[in-house]
This record gives sequence, C-alpha cells and structure tokens, in this order.
Amino acid sequence: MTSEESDFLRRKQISLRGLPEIDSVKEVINNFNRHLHYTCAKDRNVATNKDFYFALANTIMDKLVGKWIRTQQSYHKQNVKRVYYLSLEFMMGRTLSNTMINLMLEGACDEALYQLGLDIEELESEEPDAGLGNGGLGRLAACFLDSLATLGYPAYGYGIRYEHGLFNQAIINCNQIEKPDSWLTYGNPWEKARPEYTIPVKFYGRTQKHGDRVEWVDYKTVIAMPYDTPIPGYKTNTVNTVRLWSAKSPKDFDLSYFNHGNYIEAVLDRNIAENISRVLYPNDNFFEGKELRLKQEYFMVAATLVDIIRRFKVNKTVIPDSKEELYSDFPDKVAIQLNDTHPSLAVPELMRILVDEEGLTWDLAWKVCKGTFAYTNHTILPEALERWPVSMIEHVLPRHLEIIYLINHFHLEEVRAKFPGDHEKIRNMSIIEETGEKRINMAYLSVVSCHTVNGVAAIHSGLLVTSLFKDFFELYPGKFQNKTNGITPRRWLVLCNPSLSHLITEKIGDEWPTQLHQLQNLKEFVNDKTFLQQVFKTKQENKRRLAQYVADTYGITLNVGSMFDIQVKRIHEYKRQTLNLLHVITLYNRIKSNPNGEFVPRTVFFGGKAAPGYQTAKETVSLICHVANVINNDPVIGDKLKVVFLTNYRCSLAEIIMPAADLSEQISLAGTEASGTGNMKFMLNGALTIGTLDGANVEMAEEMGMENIFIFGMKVEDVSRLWADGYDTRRYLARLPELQLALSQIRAGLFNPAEPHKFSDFSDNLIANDRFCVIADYESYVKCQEGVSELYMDWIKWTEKCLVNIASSGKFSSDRTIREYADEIWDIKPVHVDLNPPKE
Ligand code: T68
Repeated sequence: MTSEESDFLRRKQISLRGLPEIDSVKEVINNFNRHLHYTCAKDRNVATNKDFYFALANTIMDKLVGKWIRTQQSYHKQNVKRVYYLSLEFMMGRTLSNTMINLMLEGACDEALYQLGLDIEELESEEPDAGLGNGGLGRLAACFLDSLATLGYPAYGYGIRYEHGLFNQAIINCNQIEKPDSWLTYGNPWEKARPEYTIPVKFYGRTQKHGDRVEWVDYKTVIAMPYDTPIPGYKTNTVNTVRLWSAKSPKDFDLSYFNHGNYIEAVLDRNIAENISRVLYPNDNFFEGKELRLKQEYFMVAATLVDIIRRFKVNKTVIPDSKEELYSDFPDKVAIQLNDTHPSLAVPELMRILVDEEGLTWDLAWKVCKGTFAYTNHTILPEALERWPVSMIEHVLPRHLEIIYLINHFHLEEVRAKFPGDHEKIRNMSIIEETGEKRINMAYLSVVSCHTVNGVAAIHSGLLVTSLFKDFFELYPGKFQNKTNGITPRRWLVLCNPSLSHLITEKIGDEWPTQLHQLQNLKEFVNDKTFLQQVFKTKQENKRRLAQYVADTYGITLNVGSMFDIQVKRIHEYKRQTLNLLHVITLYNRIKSNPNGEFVPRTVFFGGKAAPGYQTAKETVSLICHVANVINNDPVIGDKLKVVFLTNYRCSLAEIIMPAADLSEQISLAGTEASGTGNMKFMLNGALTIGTLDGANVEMAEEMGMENIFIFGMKVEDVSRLWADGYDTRRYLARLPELQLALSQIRAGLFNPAEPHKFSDFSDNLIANDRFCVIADYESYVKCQEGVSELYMDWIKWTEKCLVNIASSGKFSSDRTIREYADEIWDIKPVHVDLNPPKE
C-alpha cells in the first residue's frame, strides 16, 4: 500500500465522521447529479471543477434548509430572548468542508465523490474565502457564530456584504501589491437574497423642530438589501443566520436627472449609492476617518435596528396599550453586542427611533438602550480608537449629532455630581473632545451607553480599567468585565488537522470537539513513547503538506526536518515582525562567521498583509522578502536556514499553516496585543510558543505552566518604567554588537544591493524612534530562541511539551467564551430545536 493510499483509507475511517450510510451516499450522488444538470446546466463532459464545487455546495445547502427553517420557527414559537452580534467584519473563510463536518455529511460526500471519480479536496479549493474582515476581530466574530449555533443559542450576526473583501496580496520584486478580492464573481451558493425585506436608510439633510418633536428632513435614501447565510451548529439541529446588508440605489435615486431627461446619467449615478457596500476598509488596528466608512457604519446599524425591532414586534402576542408598554420588555427580548465601536452609532440610532419615531420619553428610551447594548473593546492603541469629527457627523447624520450632544449633556451632569468641581475630570470624560478639531470619542459614547464593557483577555481588561477607561471605572465600577477570546475547535482542529484529530479521538473519545477541556485527559500519555511518536509523525506529515505548498507556489525546497518557526498575522509595528527578522539576520551572521559550527536548522515563515496606506508595514514586508532572497540563495547557508514569506495569508492558508508549525511567534510588546487568537490556534495544533507576557499569552502560560512556553522580554510594568526613566536605544546598541551589525547591514543595503538606500530610513527610524521597544527586547528574545533551539534537538522532550500544550488548550474554545457572554452579559438560554414540525 502506498502512503497516499493508506492516508486515503485512514481519512475514510476517521471516527469523528462516522461511517457513511449507503443510502446517504446514494442520495448525495443523486442530488449532486441533479444540481449539475439543473442548477449548473452542465453535463459531465463540459463541467469544470467550479461546476462540481457548485453542484456539491448546492447539494449540501439543500440539507441545511430544513434545519434552518425549523430553528427559526422554534425561536419564534418559544418567543425567546435573542442576541444580535453587530460587526463591520466577519471573516468566514471557506464554508463547504465546515458545513459537511457540522452536518456529519463528510463521510457520505467523500464516498459519493470517490464513486463519481472526483477529488473532494480539489473541489474544496475551488471555493473563494469569504474574507470580509481584516484579522483577529473579524475572525473572532466568525468563531463566535460557530459556537453560538453549536451551543444552541438564538443568535444572529449582522454586518455588511462587501462586494470586495480584504484585498489579495501579491509580491512583485519584493514589494506588496494589492489586488481586489472579487469573491462574488462566480456567485455565492451559501447565501439567500431577501429582496422582500429591503430597508431604506437615510443620510444627510437637516432637522426641523415641531414643538418637542424633531423631524429629520431633506435626507437622501439608500436601500439596504439583506442576504442571509445559514450557520449550522456542530452535530446539532440548530442553524442560525448571519444577515449581511448590500446597498442598492432607490428607484428614484435622483429625480432631478430623470426630470431633466438625463436618463442615462441618472442610471449611471446609481453607483454612488451602491458604493456603500463596495469594499472593506483594509485597516487593522487603525482609524481612518473617511466619510464612506462612516456611511458604512451607519448603513449597517440603521438597517439592522429596523430588522431587530420588526422581529421584536412580530413576537408580541398581546397588543400593548401604549408605546411605553410595548418597549418596556425590549431588553428582556433583545441583547445587542457591539463588536468594537464600529457599530456604536446603533446607540444614537435606537434613541432616534424610540424618541422621534415612536414618541417615547428620553428617559424611557435611554433605559431601553442601556438595558440592550453591550460593548467589546479590542484595542487600547490610540491610533485605532474611533474619533469622528463633529463636522462630518453633522453633515452625514445631523439628528444623531444632536442626540449624541444630549447623551453627553446628561452624562456630564452625572460626572459633575460624582466629582463636583473637578473640571479636568469633566473635560477628560466628555464624549465630545474640544481640543483641536472637535471630535466624538466613540469608545466613551459606548462606555456611557452600554450596560457592560468587556476586554478580550485578562491583562487587556485590566488595562482598560487602569488606563483607557480609568475615570469611567470610578464612575461605574460594576460595568467592566473580562471575556477572554477563544477559537472554534471545529475549524481549527477537526477541519484543518484531521490526522491529529483522529489520534486524539483514538485516545480520549470523540466528545472533545464540544468539550474541549477533555483534552486534559491526554496528559496521562505524556510518558507514552509510542503516542509521542505518533504525535511527532503527525506533525511531520503536516509539515510535509506545507512544504509541498511552498514548493508548488514558490519553487523553494524545504527541509522538513528543520524547525518550522512561524509568524503569521497582520503586519504591524506593535506585532514586531522586525524583532523576528533581526533574529533571523543574527542567525545568518552566526552561520556565516562559523559555517561548520553546530546549528539547529530552521525554516522561518512570515505571512501577513500590510494595510495599503501603512508605509512602515509595507517596508517591513519588503525587507523580509529581500532578506529571504539573500539567505535562501547563499550556498554557505544551505538548508540550515531558510526564510519564506507566505503571500496572501488568509483563513484557508491558515488552515494549512497552523497544523505544520513547530514554533509560534507571539512577540508583541507587552500591553499592545489585546488578546491574539492565532496564538491559540498554534497551541491547539501542538506548536510551542515563544512570546511576551501580552494578551492571551499570559493565560496560555497559566494553563500549560511556564515550563512549557518560552516567555521573554519586558512585562507591562517594565515598559512603563522604561519610558518613565527615558528610553535610549543607543545604550542597548552599545553592548549588543550582533544587533548593531544587523541594523547596519539593513542600513547599508546588504540585502538589496540594487537599491542600497531603500531601508536606510527604516533602520535609522528604529533606532531614533523605537515606539514598540524592539531594541530593548532583542537581547532577551535572542537568548530565549537559543533555548528553543536546544530543546528542539531532543524530539522526545519537545513533543512532550507539545502534548502538554494541546492538553492545556481547553480554556481557549470559543464555546467557553460564548457561554460566559451568554450567562454574564446577554442573559440568554440555549433553545432545543426539534425537527418535527412545531405543534400549532
Ligand atoms: C484584534 N483587533 C486585536 N482589529 O488586535 C487582537 N481595527 O489582539 C484581538 O485578539 C482581536 O482583535 C480579537 O479580539 C483587530 O483585529 C481590527 O481588525 C480593526 C478593524 C477595523 C478598524 C480597527
């Protein structure tokens, strides 16, 4: 039996999938053929892999709709409280294999396609990623949807159906080039358009007072068209919905054009309105105050609130006597979670609807708002915080500006009562910033308006109450919580790493994907040499798969016996890819100066996108690529050291990378990475982590024990002290000749002789203005890496630690995170979905 054959047979037997029933295999084949014929209008002779993918996707979609309808009926019949997760980003990745796994159809589909003579993996790779997010924040939203459905919570995701998701990255002559992501070109089999539920959204205009009442007049309208995508739970009947809005021009977009007979121009101008959902802003952890972005945020929020209120009213069984009575139990039926401040205009919008349209008093409307909204903060970096110019809000949303001023007025009354005479505190806590251009601080607006505010890891939540929201914590100590992030073990282990999943199931049974703490039971095997050997072998297989991808994509041959040392995440100064690169250059110089010395071979992988307008990040990408070219082509280096830049890092690529890593790089400056979630994906797949005490790394170390993780660098307190005492990079450089050498090589253009000055400023700036303390942490990092290399020489000791990592990762299931949100913030309960039709 060839290894390929044995791999295939093993895949077929993976117990998580269950054995395919003959009937279901037959059914899949019949439906597949039916869709190929009737939906794709192709026969086997002319059909392409795309057609086969669509036929399979439609076959699976058919399987979903029954459960989808039943789930929605159950929520309605039981009139339960729902949670709405509002996010400008959902990074869903691919849907096909995830859906097959959650519906337990993988075995049947594998077998059916095998019988049809098709390769299921080839068809899976036809699916474009739904990359409607920038990074951690968007992927977290997607993991949460999976957990919400798996746990049976009545939940809805709401967002924007961007026509173009995050750009595709190409590297040409060592520079990043952005290409549009046109993920909808071939159509999306997973969505259902709902033109019957379109909603008009207003912009611009002015307000008019009629006594107490305010009217918004002379506005322009854009239509929000919803598209629904089903979100199936893992091995359950629950199928939830994510509803994404697309902008449509109204029929009478600009009457004056039509009236003046300029028909063609009038039709062409419809594009202007439809631009709202055209493209995702590609910034991660950065606020760019563009009017189009503001319109995107309001567009999503306004359409969503109309939808939520409509559903709330439909569920009313008795007709209330008054509007007051109608809305009095709104917070008992509706919880709205704001994924960062991006959807925070939902607050003034709900106030506007309740006060201006429904005629509630301000006080009652405010009570409803405070009972409904909760806010998650994802960063304390000042450049990422949304602060919209007052002038822009006034222009686009005139009524909302008035409402925000009123919210601030009542808020400051409360502040004055609590801190009488403390004018500095009152100024600092105002939602309206008065220094320089007047701006609205959306984080402050959210803190004031929400019943709960949470950070995304313990250390981050701690920093929120001691720094960013310190004054607010004094005012409302009970408002702040922590909810440590998590990841879904279905996509990030069952789906992406079937061989390790199989191995785990053989040892501890098949319940761990929904009971991740059961991974603890693997600890009894840390001294089981045969098992360690199997874990090691699995890692080697996964490394081979990544090496094959690298060979196919870049023509670089890798040594799979070398340590796969991987840093994949958005390129950002605070994440310190440069620190990693300085270590790489140091290793290079060490080999060059002692070519016959002992050296633990490494392959260092980088991957990630730089925001198109972020110059330093783009230079970082470029420098990595130049360094890679020099190192990879130096005969003295051979296969001791290789550097690979993985272009276009995205969900589907992460699914190949995570299982193949030996070492996970989580090296942000302490206090800058709110949580991180890539760190958890590597840990779950049995990589060891080198990292700082930042974000969720702190809790990972707690779970596995300090002896199973490589921690280096300054802690948050050390960083504060460094700046307080005056940070001078030259003092470090003076005693670190290897760092000096690396920086001077970059400066002199050693890695890019054709343009020798390309990185001079980059190098100089690092020394002159090292905001993220790369130089201060270099020594500790390089030392720590020496410990990593030493351990790697002993595969048994290394693999023991890998196993402890896997066994300790239970806490980082997003199921745990979602249960905490449900119990401690949303107050919602799971709903049992019966597939029999509900009784009338
Ligand atoms: C990330 N934030 C945090 N922001 O950086 C990360 N920003 O530590 C955390 O684990 C993750 O959120 C989940 O909590 C982001 O990803 C953005 O992508 C973003 C998008 C638009 C504007 C600003």
